[in-house]
Amino acid sequence: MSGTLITVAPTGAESAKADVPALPVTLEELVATGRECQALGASVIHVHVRDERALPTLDQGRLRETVAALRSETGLIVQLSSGGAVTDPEEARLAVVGAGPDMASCTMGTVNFGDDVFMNRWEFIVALHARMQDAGVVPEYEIFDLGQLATLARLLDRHGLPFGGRVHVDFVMGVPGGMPGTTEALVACKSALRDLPVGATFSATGVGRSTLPVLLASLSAGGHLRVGMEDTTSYARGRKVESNMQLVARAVGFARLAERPPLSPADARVLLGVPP
Ligand code: KMH
Ligand code: ZN
Repeated sequence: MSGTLITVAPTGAESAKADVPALPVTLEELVATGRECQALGASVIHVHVRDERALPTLDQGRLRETVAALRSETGLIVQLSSGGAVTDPEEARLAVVGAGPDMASCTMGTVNFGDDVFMNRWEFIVALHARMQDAGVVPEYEIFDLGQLATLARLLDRHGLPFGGRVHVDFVMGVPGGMPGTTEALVACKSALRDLPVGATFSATGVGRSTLPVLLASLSAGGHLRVGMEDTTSYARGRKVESNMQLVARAVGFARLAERPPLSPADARVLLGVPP
C-alpha cells in the first residue's frame, strides 16, 4: 500500500489546558477535532481522555463514552492510550482494553520521560498484550528506544501475533530520556524491523523540535506519520500550534508532495488488521 497512514494524537496526558488553550479536552472538542482531522486525511485517532477539570483520567465510563462518540460521529479508527499518564497504575492501564476500542497503544519498555519514568515492566507488557489478544483489540506497539524493538521481537516470538495478524509499530522519538528524533535513529529502527514478522509497518512521531525532521525522515523511509498536540505544541520557531488540524494539514501536504497521499480509514483498517 503506497499511501500514508496518518494518525492524529490530539491531546496526550502531559500538557495542561491552561498552558495550551487549543488542546481538545472535552468530549465535544475531541469529537469535533476527530471529524475535522478525518476530513483532512487522518484515519486513526490516538486518544487520551481528560476529566471535568481537564486532567488526564482512565475512568472507564469516560473511556467508553469517548469510544462510542468517536465511533458514531467519525469514521476514524479509535486507538485508546494504554500508556495514560506516568502516574497511572498498571491495573487501570490494563482495563483500558475493556473499554472497547479498535486499537490500543502498547509500549515495549520502561523509559525515562523527562523528569519522570514511564514504567512498562516485561510482565506488564505480556499481560497487556494477552488482554488485547483476548479482547480483539489491535495493538500499536510504541517504541521509545531501539532496544524496545528487541523486546517486541521477543514478545511476538513467545506470545504470538496480535489480534488482526498485522504488526504495526510507532517510533516515538525525541522524548528526553528516549531515542533522539534524528534520521539516523529512524534508520536504525527501520533496519531492526527485519527481526519482526514480514510485512511489519511503522509510523513515527518526533516530539517537540524533532517533529519536522522525524516527519520528513519517516516519509522518505516509507513510513507512516503520527502528528498532533500530544507531541507538538510549537508549529515553528516562536509560533504556537493553533489546532490539531493545522498539524494534520501540514502532514497531508508533505505526504502528497511525496506522492504518498493519505490512506482512507478503510485502507488503514486493512493495513493495521482492524476489522471493518
Ligand atoms: N503519556 C505517556 C506517559 C501512550 O499513549 O501509550 C505515555 C504515552 C504513550 O503517551
Ligand atoms: Zn499517548
